[in-house]
Amino acid sequence: MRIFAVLAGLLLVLACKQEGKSEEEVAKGPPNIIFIMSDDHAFQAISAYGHELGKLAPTPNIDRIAKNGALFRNNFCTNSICGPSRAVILTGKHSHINGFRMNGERFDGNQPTLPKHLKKLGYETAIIGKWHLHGEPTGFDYWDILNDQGNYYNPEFISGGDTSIVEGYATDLITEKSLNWLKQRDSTQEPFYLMVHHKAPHRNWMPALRHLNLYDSITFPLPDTYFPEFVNQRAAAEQQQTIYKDMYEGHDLKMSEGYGSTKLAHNPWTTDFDRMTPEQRNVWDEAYLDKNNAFWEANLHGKELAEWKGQRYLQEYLATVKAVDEGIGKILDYLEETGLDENTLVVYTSDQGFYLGEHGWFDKRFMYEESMKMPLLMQLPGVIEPGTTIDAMVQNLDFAPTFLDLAGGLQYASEMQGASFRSVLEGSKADFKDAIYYHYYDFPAFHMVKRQYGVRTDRYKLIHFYDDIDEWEFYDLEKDPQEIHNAINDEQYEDIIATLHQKLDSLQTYYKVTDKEFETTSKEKVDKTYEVFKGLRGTPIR
Ligand code: SGN
Ligand code: CA
Repeated sequence: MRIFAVLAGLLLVLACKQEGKSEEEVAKGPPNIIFIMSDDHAFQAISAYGHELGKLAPTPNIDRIAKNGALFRNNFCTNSICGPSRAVILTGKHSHINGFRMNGERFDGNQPTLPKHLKKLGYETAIIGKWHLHGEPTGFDYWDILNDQGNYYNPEFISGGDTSIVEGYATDLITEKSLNWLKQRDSTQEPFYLMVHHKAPHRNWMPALRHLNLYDSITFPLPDTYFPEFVNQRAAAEQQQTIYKDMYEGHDLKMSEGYGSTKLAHNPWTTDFDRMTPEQRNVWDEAYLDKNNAFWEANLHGKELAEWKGQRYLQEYLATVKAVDEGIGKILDYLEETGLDENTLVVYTSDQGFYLGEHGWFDKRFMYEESMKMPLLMQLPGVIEPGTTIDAMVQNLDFAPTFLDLAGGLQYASEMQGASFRSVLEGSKADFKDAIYYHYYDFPAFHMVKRQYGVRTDRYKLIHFYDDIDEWEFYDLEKDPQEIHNAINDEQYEDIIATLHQKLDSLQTYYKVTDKEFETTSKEKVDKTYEVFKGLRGTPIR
């Protein structure tokens, strides 16, 4: 018996040496992976990031992941928009290679993806929540997805070809469905890869009924850049995602139609409120009555009204985050209670960043920091030292290779464009990459953010806005972290800008960007789209 044990031990040591893994890792087997991603969750709204907003509206459960593992301070998306970011995460390839460059396009589900590779490695795979890539998910043993963007209240879920309306609040339902999936499986069998994709806190920021008055008494700080000037920033000047110009008073800001009225203005869409049951709607109206009456009574104009709108936006956005945080707490509790946490990589991220009033904005799309940066927190005992802060630049492009590496299938990442940052997780301080390539295509479209591409290093950023304009911008992030001084013509940066141009060219060659990616739209189409969206802008400041 003893000889047998010694022999088994020896074999284990040999096996570990071969694979480059520690004894403990081999004994544990490949880790389970729970990938939790919300929609449009800004890092500013996560308390672990130390931003003022996060401190006032804390996310204690998301922060637990950072305490148990790592907080990434420099994680970036390649293309700050929903469907495209999801496609990059699934494929480990830039948008122009995976074929999904903008929301209106269709994801080719026949291509190799992370879940398909993980299945080959013996993983059971599942996705629950927002999919938003059109068509049915491929590569998943189980899927239960929201229809398109999904709704906050009583949303439609599609599973195995059947669509059903489920009564309840989207965030809670997604958490519940994920826990149910975890509970029904035999955890002693194959490892799993579970994607938990929340709709929250996507527009139109409808919190759970229990959170409707959560932040009513808190005044959140609006950024210094809330009323911008946009000097030498033409793309920024011509966008349509300014809180006090483009938000709808009904759909976004949920203001009642007039003093004393409990009826909410529905401009211009009604569906979100009409989905509610009468009981839900009563709770909602009750919660909004006093605050909306107070608003109408105050009769605000100009700057004050613009600030009120920013405040309402932040209160609702942050209240919407609350249920996400609670849900993550439930998942972490379950993992701890069952001991699954010992060998589960837990990831929390968002499909992109988001503006919480910076430059006066909501939404994303721009290569400026708040939308290009994605929150990222990861825990995996034995691999990631608890309480680690990671400054290395990584990207959503690198998620798939990193997970494959941890799952023992790095060979499948060879056809991907991202790279595994496992060494960073294990504590390596060496630079992971020295520059990030970014490319956004969705113009002319909702919010009218121009096509743009560029490069970001740890200190500088060079952006080219093209299509109906042809403008370059350059920022020194150390001196100008708010990106309000376009220093493209500043002579002191001449050499640095020249080096960034070279870097940009070499990244485009490396990632196989072709001329096709710089196609422009006809002036007629651009003008026409501006015209269409003009009619859809919010009620202007009185
Ligand atoms: C909807 C939103 C937009 C948002 C896009 C894309 N409008 O159209 O504000 O930019 O989705 O978001 S809404 O009033 O219908 O909510 S994404 O996250 O799916 O890319
Ligand atoms: Ca999104």
